[in-house]
Amino acid sequence: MRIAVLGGDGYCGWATALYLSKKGHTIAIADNFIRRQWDHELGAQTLTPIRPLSDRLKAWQELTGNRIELFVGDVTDYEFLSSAIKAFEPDAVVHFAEQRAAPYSMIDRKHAVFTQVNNVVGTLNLLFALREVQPDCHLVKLGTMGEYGTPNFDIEEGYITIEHNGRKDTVPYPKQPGSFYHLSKVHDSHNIMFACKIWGLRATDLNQGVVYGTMTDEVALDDALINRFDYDEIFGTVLNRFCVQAANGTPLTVYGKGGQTRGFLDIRDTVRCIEIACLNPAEPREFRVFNQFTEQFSVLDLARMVQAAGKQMGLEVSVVHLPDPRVESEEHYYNAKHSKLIDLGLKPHFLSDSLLDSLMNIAVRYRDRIDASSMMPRVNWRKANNDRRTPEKAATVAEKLEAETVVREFLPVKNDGNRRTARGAKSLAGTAKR
Ligand code: NAD
Ligand code: USQ
Repeated sequence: MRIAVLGGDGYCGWATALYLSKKGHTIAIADNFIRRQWDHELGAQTLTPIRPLSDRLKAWQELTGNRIELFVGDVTDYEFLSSAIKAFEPDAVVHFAEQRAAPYSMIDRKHAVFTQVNNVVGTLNLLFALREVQPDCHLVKLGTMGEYGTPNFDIEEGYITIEHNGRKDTVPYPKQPGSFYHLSKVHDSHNIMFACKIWGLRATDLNQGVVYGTMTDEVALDDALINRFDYDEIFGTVLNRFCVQAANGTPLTVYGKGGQTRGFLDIRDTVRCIEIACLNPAEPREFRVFNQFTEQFSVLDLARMVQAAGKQMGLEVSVVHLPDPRVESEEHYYNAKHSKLIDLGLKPHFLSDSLLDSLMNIAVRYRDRIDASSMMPRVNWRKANNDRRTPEKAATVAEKLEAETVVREFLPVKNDGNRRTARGAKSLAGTAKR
């Protein structure tokens, strides 16, 4: 098949592009490299040293003989996007090209607006481009399990049948997203469903859970192909962060009680799920929804598993409960269905001790690159304007005092009820070091 991967320089997109290329599909990547700019903006970097995309593509071609075509541009630019679709003529478009960090979208008004414009406009442009130049192409869109929130009953795959006042209908499952980012995905879902209905487009919305890991068979082929591994407070997802924190001897940052339960999957399953969706396209006019995760865990479950795996590796791993910077239920019911991809042939990789071990081995391998100052959460959902400056980076005395206050708000509470000082937090991390 001819498959276009939008956002192919990112964490999921890069691994997917290589996997599909290895499987014999003809692949094109479109990306504007904005993810690399966000690293500069946030003063953060991936744990793994990733190469420029042009170097990665060259290395892939040298190693496998497979050429991946590259379109550099912004999907919110309609002329760029429609001309790329016209030139490549894909059978399927896999759309990863969005701003995907919930904390980034909650920094302030500017970041919330950027996130929703980037995500909603990019997807709308794609719908119009498909309608205009490639109407039979299957859209495989990355959505998120977070669209559903955490309702007090089972989560279905996309739709729910409801009986009300003696009448019955099947309708989209209720959405209760928890950040301006997660809201952007809900807006996308509505726009895609509507476009399928009015224009007869075909689409699969993959409501993906939290992804962990960085290695697939393809990216492991050569250091030049290595994938991102984010662990900072904005882009780092919980299990990846815990593994890096464990390797660094920094306490695992459980937010609140840690009863927050989510669906998780290995990045090797992400790439396979995308292939399954592409090989089994939705029908024209169909807006299909798959819940893409393999296991569900609470944050505290994960912390305990990382602690146990760390112990096996000789690492002493401690856990701190920080006041939750997010507005979310810290204990709740969670049971989400996820059988449709399994029915189509997905064979999950489960989060066994050995996998934790290999995840942590990556963290240990690149331990020298860890910046512990990027671990502490500094985006508070309750504020409309979060100043992310650290005391070290503050330019003036006034800024320094303000930044220290922000850091103090998230320090763990000591047994005597007093918050530790910023200096105390550093020594807390220090004592946990091996
Ligand atoms: P990522 O930030 O690593 O990659 C996104 C890529 O898209 C980047 O290379 C970025 O440069 C590109 N991009 C963003 N906006 C663009 C634009 N306007 N034009 C062109 N390129 C643009 O993110 P990821 O972790 O690979 O996530 C990919 C998708 O999967 C996202 O839509 C995300 O919401 C979804 N998802 C991710 C996870 C996860 O745990 N990582 C979980 C569920 C869903
Ligand atoms: N959490 C902690 N400690 C941390 C980091 C996170 O306790 O150090 C908690 C959060 O409070 C939250 C849970 O872990 O309850 C998950 O947070 P996360 O940052 O790992 O994931 P999230 O913000 O939900 O976003 C990630 C991806 C996003 C994707 C989503 C899938 O960044 O692109 O859409 O996972 S889902 O969670 O199913 O919505």
